[in-house]
Amino acid sequence: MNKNRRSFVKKIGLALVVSPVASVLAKNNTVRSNNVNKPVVISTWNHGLDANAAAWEILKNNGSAVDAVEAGVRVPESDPNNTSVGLGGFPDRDGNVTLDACIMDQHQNCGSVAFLQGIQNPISVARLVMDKTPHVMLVGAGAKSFALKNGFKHENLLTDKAKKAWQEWVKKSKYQPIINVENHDTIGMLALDQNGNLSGACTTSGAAFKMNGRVGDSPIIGAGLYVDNEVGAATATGLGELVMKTVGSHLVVELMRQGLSPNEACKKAVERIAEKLDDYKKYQVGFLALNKKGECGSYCIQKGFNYAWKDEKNEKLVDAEYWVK
Ligand code: SD4
Repeated sequence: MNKNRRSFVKKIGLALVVSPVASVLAKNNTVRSNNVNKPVVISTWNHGLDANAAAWEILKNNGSAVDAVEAGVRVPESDPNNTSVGLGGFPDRDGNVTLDACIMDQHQNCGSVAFLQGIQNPISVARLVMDKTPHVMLVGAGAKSFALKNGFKHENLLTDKAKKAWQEWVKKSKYQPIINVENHDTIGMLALDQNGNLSGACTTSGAAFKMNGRVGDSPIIGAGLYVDNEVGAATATGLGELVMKTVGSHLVVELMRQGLSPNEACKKAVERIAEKLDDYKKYQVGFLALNKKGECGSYCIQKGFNYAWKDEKNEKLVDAEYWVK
């Protein structure tokens, strides 16, 4: 996103127009409303702005949340300058770009691919697993051959930029996730459409310079993404191992089921990580949640996680609250 667009978007965010009827912007940026705020789409990190714009094209025309999230996350997947999603993603230690993605709709249907190589838009392969197979998840060579049989094209996803970064890394070969720097570009997107249905998508090239064969939270239903159309949806970003150990996104949705706001639910899920996992302070995890009323919230371990929010009135980036002060 260029600078002009970013400052334009920031201005819109500041000049937030609130519906005169029922919405109030609470301190934590959650929309509190008696009415349902729809359609709405939210997604992780700065690149969520452009992804949301693509999703909005579908939502504003009465399209479905599941179509919106698929179209939305394809934007960073196809961006060669984005080094943690799809084309241009940083490779593993051996120089292979391996991709993880999943999608979930309002009927509890889900599709997922993991350790997929050579396919630019893994989210669309995950969608096809959901729509066309009796399974939820395909991995590695099986996922690749399924994609090729269904018309996806093989391409080299290792860009010169990513290759150079990997060659630099190989000199020291030290695996050390860097908070908000190395691991920060997974896109998780949640949407509520005009019919009041929720869906979500999550896609990543995973932790940079991971071990070959490593799969993170992003394609794991319940960890990187979870949707329950009666309650809400949640997604995660950051170091997947922490999210997997606590089944984070499912936890956030279950906490919303118990009556917590999206913000409170995300905070509790981060608290769970802090209670259970000794070394959590070394890492970043951010949760993002959207409930059935179209209220959104987020929370993360470390300062620095943000998300992009788009609805009728807003197009802006929101900084998440954080645990380690
Ligand atoms: C993973 N959760 O593979 C992903 C990485 C990530 O922001 O979210 N980066 O662990």
